Amino acid sequence: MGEGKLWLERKFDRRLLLAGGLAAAGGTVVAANAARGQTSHAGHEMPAVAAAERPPAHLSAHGAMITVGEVDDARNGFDPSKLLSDWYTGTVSMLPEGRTLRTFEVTAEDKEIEIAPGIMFPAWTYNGRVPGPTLRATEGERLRIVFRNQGSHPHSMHFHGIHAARMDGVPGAGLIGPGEEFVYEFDARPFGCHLYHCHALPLKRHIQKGMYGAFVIDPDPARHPEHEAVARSRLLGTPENAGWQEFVMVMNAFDTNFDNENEVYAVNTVAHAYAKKPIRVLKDKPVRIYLVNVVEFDPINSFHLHANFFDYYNQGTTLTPTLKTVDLITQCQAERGILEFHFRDHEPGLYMFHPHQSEFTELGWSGMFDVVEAVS
Ligand SMILES: [Cu+2]
Repeated sequence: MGEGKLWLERKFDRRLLLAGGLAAAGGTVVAANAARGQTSHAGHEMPAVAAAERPPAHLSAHGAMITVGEVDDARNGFDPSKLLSDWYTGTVSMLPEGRTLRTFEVTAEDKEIEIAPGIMFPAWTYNGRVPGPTLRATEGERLRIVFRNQGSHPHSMHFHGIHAARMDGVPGAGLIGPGEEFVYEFDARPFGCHLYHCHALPLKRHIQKGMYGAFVIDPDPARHPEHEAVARSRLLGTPENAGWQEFVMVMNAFDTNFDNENEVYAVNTVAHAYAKKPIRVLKDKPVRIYLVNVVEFDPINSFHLHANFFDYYNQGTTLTPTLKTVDLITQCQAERGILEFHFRDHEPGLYMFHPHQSEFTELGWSGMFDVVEAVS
């Protein structure tokens, strides 16, 4: 009984953090905005906020269950709307054997980031952003990742891929101290939607502090004659790939008070970013999402698309769907996959996506697609 009551109180505390309509938590938001010269008031009229910056009306009607105010993207150094299609393809050179060598440079650094309006989080980052850069390569290339640790703790990059033990990014194999550098090198395989994360101990703390990112390996069409067209559509830089609207979404969460529970949930870090600024998609162009779940402390996460169904490629390692015509998938931590769908037969409008854990949705993880006929 006592434990149940404690649990309830804790849940209530977590909601307080984001529910703008509650004055106690709203104070934080107001204070943060005041410091920035804004005059919005949590949960009340926002006369100084332009109509375009307000959440869509129906979301407000949802009981104002989204954050109030704006996160300072410039101070964070990353904009959730741009993260969606910000592929880091590194620099390319040719090895003597005629194979492509793709080199990435990644630096670990401590950085305070704003994860919801007025809520700062002391993150550990790759290249100053959370999630870290989306590394994108092509199957069969040689990859070289130059990793520098300018943070205050030992860190590593542990790749979900195929590589030698000494490249595994675990203690004794690529885990480096502050001020040190390590070069990971391995072949890009298998093709798919993968991830990397720090493997320093305690693992749950290093991951939860923001040390993770997506790692996409596009299939080489020449190696897949039986599904060449599909492979080409996945290969960045081809005309076939340009026919898609591709987005990377890393489902993450933040434990702001170090109680081994998350207070803020999101895709790509900023709570409700895509609810406030819906992701514009053309109705005639198919959508492909590289979805990765890195949430610590909660055993499972999910992705549910409203008013539509999608095909799913578990871990992205196949060229035929592993699930067809579903509107929800679940992912454990480090699970990931590719979603494909389109709005060809839909009328334009706002189409929601969120996990089907309502708590996550209320605490920051929900968004909208703004389906339009053409981009104006
Ligand atoms: Cu680390």
